[in-house]
Amino acid sequence: MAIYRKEIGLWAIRGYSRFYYGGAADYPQPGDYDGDGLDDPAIFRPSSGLWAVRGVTRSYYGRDGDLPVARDYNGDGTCEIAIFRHSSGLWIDLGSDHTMSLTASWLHEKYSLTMALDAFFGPKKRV
Ligand SMILES: [Ca+2]
Ligand SMILES: [Ca+2]
Repeated sequence: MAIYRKEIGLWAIRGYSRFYYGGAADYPQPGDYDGDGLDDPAIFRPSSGLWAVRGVTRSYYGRDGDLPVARDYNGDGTCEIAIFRHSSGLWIDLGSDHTMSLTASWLHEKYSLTMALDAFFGPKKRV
């Protein structure tokens, strides 16, 4: 069992660890970003588009107003950085300058965002 206390950036994993990562303006986006089978603590900071994955990577994708929706979109066992932008849809960073997108109007027409993601990529794996 794990908790994230957003206002102070505290991550606490019962019986395992507690540490500080991120802060009040950040969105928690834990997932397995390096493919080792364990979820990694990660945050998205809308003000700068920063994605920081503790001990794995830092990169920039998205901007203020975007909703972070990281998950394993291509089924390779590692989590992809992705954002949902209301004006243009879902954008997934697949690395090596390869980006995938689904339009907002299509998503809204057919499903809620969560339903659309689950319909296309399967429910998000929870550890
Ligand atoms: Ca991992
Ligand atoms: Ca993946």
